Amino acid sequence: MATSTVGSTADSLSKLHIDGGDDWEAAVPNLLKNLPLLSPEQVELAKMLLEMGQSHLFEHWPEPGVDDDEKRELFNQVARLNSSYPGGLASYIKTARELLADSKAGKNPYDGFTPSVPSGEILTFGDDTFVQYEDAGVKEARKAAFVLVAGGLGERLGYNGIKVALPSETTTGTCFLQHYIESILALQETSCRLAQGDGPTEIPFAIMTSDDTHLRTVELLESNAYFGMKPTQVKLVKQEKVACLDDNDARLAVDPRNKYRIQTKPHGHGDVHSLLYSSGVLKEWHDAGRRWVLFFQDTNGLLFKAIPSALGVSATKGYHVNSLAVPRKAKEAIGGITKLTHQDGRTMVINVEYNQLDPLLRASGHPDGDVNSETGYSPFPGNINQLIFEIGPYLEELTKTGGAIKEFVNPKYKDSTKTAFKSSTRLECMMQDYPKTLPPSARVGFTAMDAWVAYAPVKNNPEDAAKVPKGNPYHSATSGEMTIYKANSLTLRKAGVKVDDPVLQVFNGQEVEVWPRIVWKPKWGLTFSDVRSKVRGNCSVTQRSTMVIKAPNCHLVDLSLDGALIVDDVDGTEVKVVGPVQNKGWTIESVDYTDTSVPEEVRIRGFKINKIEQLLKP
Ligand code: UGB
Repeated sequence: MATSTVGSTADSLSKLHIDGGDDWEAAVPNLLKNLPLLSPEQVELAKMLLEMGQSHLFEHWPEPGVDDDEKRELFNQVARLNSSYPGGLASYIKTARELLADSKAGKNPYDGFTPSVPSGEILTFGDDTFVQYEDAGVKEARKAAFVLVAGGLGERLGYNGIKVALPSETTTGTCFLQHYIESILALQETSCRLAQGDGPTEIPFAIMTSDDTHLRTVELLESNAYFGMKPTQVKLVKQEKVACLDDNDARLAVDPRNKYRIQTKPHGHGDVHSLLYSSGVLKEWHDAGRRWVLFFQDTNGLLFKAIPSALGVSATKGYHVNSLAVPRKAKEAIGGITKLTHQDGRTMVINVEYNQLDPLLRASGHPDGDVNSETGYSPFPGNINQLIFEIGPYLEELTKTGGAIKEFVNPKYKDSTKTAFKSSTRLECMMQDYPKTLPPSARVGFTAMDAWVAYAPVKNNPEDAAKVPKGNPYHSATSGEMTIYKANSLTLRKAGVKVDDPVLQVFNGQEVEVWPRIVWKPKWGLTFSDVRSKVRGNCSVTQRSTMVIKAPNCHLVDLSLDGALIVDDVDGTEVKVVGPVQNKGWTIESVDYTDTSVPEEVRIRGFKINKIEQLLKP
């Protein structure tokens, strides 16, 4: 490490070659005294920081000899932040100042654009059209690649673990990552069987992690043998974090845990595009003859119920971009799929994020802003960030843009003066903003279906969930699990099974429908046709019942279930469950999320399952 031999402050200043040396002597005396500790590259970084108005980072620096390693470590961090952001930290700070000024001024990012409801495919679960799209999608699946964005901290949820390790439901305790991998493997197996071995046989799976989630994601995969997937089939790409900003002048935030570090946070799920491009993964998939890239998020236990039909729509309609959507309640924390038409004639179909929809509507002739229509829902389909891109046009576009996505800033202000932040903010980018740079000729559409089929997100901690506007979904671990039971119950009903109505119960202050706890492995019921083909005669399930089907070749024949039935998979052997099954079953017991004697992943749901009695098959 080059230590400078030059002594005096004046020399240091000259080393900095900064205009108005004198001011600096006053402004950053502490830095100047410590300059001899720094390498020439670090001095250059110091210069850039001073020129970008970041002298506050050095205010508290002690004399040389104290914390010198920490001082150098700050510059190592600055070097990383500078190299991992296109254009470096100076460009990051410059862009931040512009966006923060716009945000403070309440500038409408869609100025000149008029919103309207776009056209797309609206599917009804289980009808013939839905089944046809499902079949088409399953055939296409072998030419797909899946991308899970899982770099988010989950600040709203407040769960200490990584979100993909959370059980999507506690009847089997299957975590989200396990469910996603088993669903991809079930799609792979069926799609390749239908293709009689022609073409790709393994569906690749990429996971975007961040410093907050990477190691624990690797640990979860390795300690569970990748949940049955070949390790070579899984690719992890890690997004870098960006610097946090303390105020409207984009002053970099000092890490509250260490005054020699800049606080950082993930840059948003939009990083996935530049990472897939810069890592070469996308080109690899393209050259391997893959046609589709499917993006999804970390805590939606129902998404694979919707993916086959949506992929079928993409293939049938030839969409370059296809967003899954569900009916959205006004003020619900999901974006609205919107067609924007500019005065100059430009149009685009994009997601307008939930914090931007209301100001856009108020600014374009909708004085009430983001409100429900007579349907009881917002007229704009709700974006659930399950995106399907056709790989050819996608790679072509990324070759032009490098995957850079337009950024935004969403500071949480202390008050309406917008002069101070509640907590530090950062520039973010969203994966669903990709279509913003596409030419008007691009085929951009959406596939909408009922929320009970496709959307059971787990985002909010129990306290915040209990506060959502009445009638709006809780987006909590409680509603996430209960919606899975509802979806499976309604799917069986659609297949002809008499499933009792739910009962209403309150857990952690949230009133939810409690349907029978029905869960099956993707290999048993990947599509509606699969489920329908494995149910025969008069089947019925009472509300207090639990049914778990793990065996792919399990058939229910005249089953009347009142209790708990567990059908295990024994080497794929066929299992037939016939006639009445009755026992004490599994019960649900309330627990409070403040009761720390209960494991966190259970108490955030507000209930635990007691396994009293069950019938095990085969
Ligand atoms: N994520 C990352 O991988 N990296 C990051 O830096 C940040 C997040 P949130 P959000 O589900 O219905 C999105 O925080 O961003 C991952 C859409 O924008 O759960 O508030 C993270 O791990 C919104 O339109 O959601 O809202 C997670 O998997 C709507 O679709 C994913 O990105 C909403 O999701 C989403 O992060 C939704």
